[in-house]
Amino acid sequence: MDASLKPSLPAQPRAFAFHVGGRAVRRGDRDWCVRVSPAHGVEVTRVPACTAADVDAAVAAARRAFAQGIWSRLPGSERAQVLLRAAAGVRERFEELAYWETLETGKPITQARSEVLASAGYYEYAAGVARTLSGDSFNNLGEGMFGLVVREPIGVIGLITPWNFPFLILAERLPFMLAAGCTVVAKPSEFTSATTLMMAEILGEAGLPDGVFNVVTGYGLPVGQAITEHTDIDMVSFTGSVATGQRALAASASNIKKLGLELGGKSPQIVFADADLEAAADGVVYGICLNAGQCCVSGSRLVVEEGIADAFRDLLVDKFSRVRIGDPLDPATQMGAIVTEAHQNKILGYIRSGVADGARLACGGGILDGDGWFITPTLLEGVRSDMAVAREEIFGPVLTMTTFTTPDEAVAIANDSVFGLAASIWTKDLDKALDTMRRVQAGRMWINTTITGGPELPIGGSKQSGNGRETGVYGVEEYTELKSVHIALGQRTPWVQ
Ligand code: TXE
Repeated sequence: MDASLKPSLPAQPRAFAFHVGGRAVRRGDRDWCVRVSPAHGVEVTRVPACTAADVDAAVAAARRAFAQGIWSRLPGSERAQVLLRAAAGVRERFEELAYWETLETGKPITQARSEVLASAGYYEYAAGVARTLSGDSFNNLGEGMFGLVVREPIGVIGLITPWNFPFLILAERLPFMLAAGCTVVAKPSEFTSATTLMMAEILGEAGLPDGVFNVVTGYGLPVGQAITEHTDIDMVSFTGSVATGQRALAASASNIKKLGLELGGKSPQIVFADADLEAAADGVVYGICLNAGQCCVSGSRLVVEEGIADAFRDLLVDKFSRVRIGDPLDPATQMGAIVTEAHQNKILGYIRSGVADGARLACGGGILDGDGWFITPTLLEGVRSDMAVAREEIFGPVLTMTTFTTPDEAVAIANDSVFGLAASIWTKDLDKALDTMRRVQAGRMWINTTITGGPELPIGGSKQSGNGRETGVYGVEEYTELKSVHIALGQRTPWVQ
């Protein structure tokens, strides 16, 4: 369709089946998770509310497929072919994928389109790694010994994803698991399952053998919990809140499964006085308005040099007022809806708490009239690091502003957080940029830009933002187990005399 036209709402809600063993599973009598578009207030999709028994069936299918070796023992080149065909399938269906992604998440359609197209690139990249993944050899162990380090797929992986970037977060993980030769049981968020189920179809059409990718839909309890507790799952990749991540960590003790966690963030935007202030202000506004601030890496804490703070605030207030917020189906919209009414209320509560704690509301703090849940871009100035708004993840378009006078103080404020997911630095001084980069604790950093990336570089966090890394070559290695092999050469020296 013409990308400048506004698509309509669907004539009726779309009901999806879940996906086990290569089959779409439909049962007329089951409970549903009903999704109301957060921007329009009407039902758009429904997916089955699965049970722990459905998880058992999906895990059994994934285990069978893994044990049969129909995927894990294929040459990497054949796995790559399937991933490349899947990427082509994503590109062919990108308009449809973006449409349902927008309806379920409330994100602008233009943003959903670029996320879907970017996602195709992750499947293509992982296809390359499937062909180059290798182990190591040791020829330095003396004449009588040779060593090998062999990489093997970990096995069956549980993949639990959140609602903020359903298709992109899937793309940052699934193709890397598949490239390694693993089989997967995925559970998307109960709010945003459509595009994960569509991906199961696309992978099937691309030639992925039955049982390699399974999708069980439904709520965290019981479905997510059953996955994290399951004793026949070898690893879980979880993306979501710290609290649920902690539950996943406890549940993983059941069989000592490996756990990859990408949790929350409270990422600083450090702006030095010598920065290109127009560009920095534009980046800071983008970093908190993208996805209505509902990104794990949203730049939610502005840490700005005292001497330029007032001028920078004025730039931000002006730019915030010009962000186009509203119907995400309208291609002109830049910022869409908040995921649920409850989440909107939580964000508004944080804004009130910031003001009660002594911060000043420089702009925003409002909601839009009409259907759906929208919050206007909000700037709280005069924020101290001990306030809840500076410490806790708000996950909305709310930027806190704190000032510093020396680079040491900037680094101290940036690191004064339980999180360590991401950080941005704005300065024209390369020495200052690199020195600050080295001292700030974060898994992902940007210098004179923010929230950008691709499949090549690894992503993940430190401190309570999680552990493990996704994407890049590391992203495939994460889903492999190392096996070391000593091979004796020549005559054995007898032990038994
Ligand atoms: O997350 P949950 P929620 C943060 C953000 C947000 C807050 C709450 O601050 O406001 O978390 O969001 C599944 N065992 N992030 O409540 O509960 C759930 O069904 C296993 C940051 O939506 O963590 C969904 O599929 N799984 C984040 C997934 O976990 C369980 C993105 C995430 O949901 C479960 C989202 C259980 N017991 C929220 N309970 C980021 N890092 O990007 C729920 N789930």
